[in-house]
Amino acid sequence: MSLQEFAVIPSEDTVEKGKVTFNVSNKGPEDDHELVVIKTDLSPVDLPTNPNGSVNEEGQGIEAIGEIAEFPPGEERTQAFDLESGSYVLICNVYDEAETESHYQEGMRVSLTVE
Ligand SMILES: [Cu+2]
Repeated sequence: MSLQEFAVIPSEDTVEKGKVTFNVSNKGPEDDHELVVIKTDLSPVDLPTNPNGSVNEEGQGIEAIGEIAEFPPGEERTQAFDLESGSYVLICNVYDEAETESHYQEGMRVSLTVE
């Protein structure tokens, strides 16, 4: 899957439960991105947010399962997460102070179903 300004693009939108390995590339072109795995029944656009627009990972109705920390354009990261069946949202929750820009609000959010 890939991260870019501004989208999270999964290779598959449904995966099998258990150990799920994410191979993530940051296609930039300019920004560092991260991948946060959130278990939730909320729509990707309806996650609880902080005043600056980023997602409140401690907020109501969501459970942050884990994340691949911010990494630069042109690089890749691989990490596995143990996921049970359910609905998930994958986001980049970077907030760029200099540009007062929330990557989540710009569109870096997508659903994932685990069966
Ligand atoms: Cu981002």
